[in-house]
Parts: sequence; structure tokens; C-alpha cells
Amino acid sequence: MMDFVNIINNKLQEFINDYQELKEPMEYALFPGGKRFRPLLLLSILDDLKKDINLGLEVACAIEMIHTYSLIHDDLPAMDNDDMRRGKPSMHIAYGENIAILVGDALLTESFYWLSKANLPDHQKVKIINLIAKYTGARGMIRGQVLDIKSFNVNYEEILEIYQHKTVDLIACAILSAAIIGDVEDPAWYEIATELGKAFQIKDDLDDVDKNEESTIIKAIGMQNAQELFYKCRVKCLNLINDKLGKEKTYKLVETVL
Ligand code: GRG
Repeated sequence: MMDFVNIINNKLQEFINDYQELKEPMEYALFPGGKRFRPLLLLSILDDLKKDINLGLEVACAIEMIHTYSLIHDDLPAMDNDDMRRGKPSMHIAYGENIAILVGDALLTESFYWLSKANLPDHQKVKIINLIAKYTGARGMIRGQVLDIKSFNVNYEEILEIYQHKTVDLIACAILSAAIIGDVEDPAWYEIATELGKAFQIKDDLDDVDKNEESTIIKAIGMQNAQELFYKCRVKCLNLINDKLGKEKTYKLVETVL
């Protein structure tokens, strides 16, 4: 898996070498980076499907760029107002709000530039661009963020709706793109994304419980129920991955992240 991280990092580095005066802040945003979970997921699925992982490399990096933009904008004073991210000062603390906003915008726009240049047949590329635009924009991740901002005293259904868009949708981009590239499309992949994304977000909430955030599953259903739901989603997701791909790279990646 370490190899895959290096492959992802080398590609991201190659992308940002193009960016002139934005190169330094873009590098600050993307390196050393976080877990690289979404791109790793995409490459692992391709590998388990016995496909060349290089086919999915631009797509994997584009998804990581969108993820990074969402974190930069989420940290802004107008959003969550977080001073630290990935163990260092957040983008707007290091470079100012103006550059943080612009780096976020640039990461989002550039992700589609690199998607358009991916080394894939045009019909797959169009499908993937459509998918990623749909799941990260006003129907998907941004909608999740809007629902989150507007939420107060959420119930179980409302919090699941927020998680579905805020967290599941971007994870779905990685999984469904791999299914398109691997030519194995099937609704079961979206089910895997949903169980995985829910478990991922609940774990994040359980880890951050001290922050006492407003709209979390813990607030909605209590600590013990949230823990039980986490285990249920984790098991369901691992079983679904096992059915599709066996206990190979993807299974092991998800097992260690969840
Ligand atoms: C467009 C103004 C504007 C804002 C967009 C959509 C959005 C802001 C933010 C996304 C919402 C969000 C922060 C969801 C949380 C998902 C989540 C658990 C992120 C953490 O992901 P990890 O753990 O992070 O993969 P690393 O650091 O490992 O990459």
C-alpha cells in the first residue's frame, strides 16, 4: 500500500509543478497530505480487479484534490473556523483567507482539468466527469455541507441524509470510478460506498466527541447506539467488499481505516 501512496504523491507533485505562483500554496495544501484514503481505495479496487492501476491514477488524484479543497474551505472562518489541519496550521492561517479560498477554487477546477486529460477511453472519461460533478456539487457534497450548516437538533434520518452527501458521496466517486474503469458497474458498489462512508463518518465523530459538535450521530442517537451503528456498517461494508473482491487489497485497506 505504501507503493500506491508514493505513486499518488508523485502524480500530484507532477500536477502542481505547472502552477507557477500557486505552486507553493498548492504544495502546502497537498503535502504531506492525510491518509489518501479515497485515491487508495480507487487504486486498490482496480488492482483487485486485475486492472492496471495507472488507468485510474489521474482520477484518483483528481478526487484527492477535491477532497483537499473541501477541507480547506471547511476550515475557513465562515465555515468551521479551524486553525489546524493535518497537524499543521490550516491553509488560511498559513497563507491568509484570500489565498486559501483561491487554492480551494484552483484545486476544484484543476481536478476537472486532470480528469479531462486522463488516459482512458472517452466514453469512460465522460461518465466519470459526470459522476464526479454530480456527487461533489450541488446535488452531492456541497449539498451535504449546506444541510450541515442549516441543521439544528437533527434526528436520525436527517443526520444520515447529511452524511450521505457530506461524506458518502465523495467516497462513492472513488468506488464508482473504479467500477467504470474496471467495466464492472453494478448498484452494489453504491451500497458499499454508503456503508463505508457512514462507518467512516461515524468513526470520525466518535474520535472527535470532545469537540462537542452540533450535528453528529452521537447527538442524534447517543454514544452507545452510534457505536453499534458503526460496527454494523463496518461489518456490512466488509462483507460486501468480500463478495465482490475477496479479502484482498481493498478489504485490507478498509479494515485498517475503519
Ligand atoms: C464550497 C465553501 C465550500 C465548502 C465546501 C463540501 C465542504 C466544504 C466540505 C466537506 C465536508 C466535510 C469536511 C466532510 C467531512 C468528511 C471527512 C470525515 C473528512 C476527513 O477525511 P479524512 O479522514 O482526512 O480522509 P485526511 O486528512 O486523512 O485526508
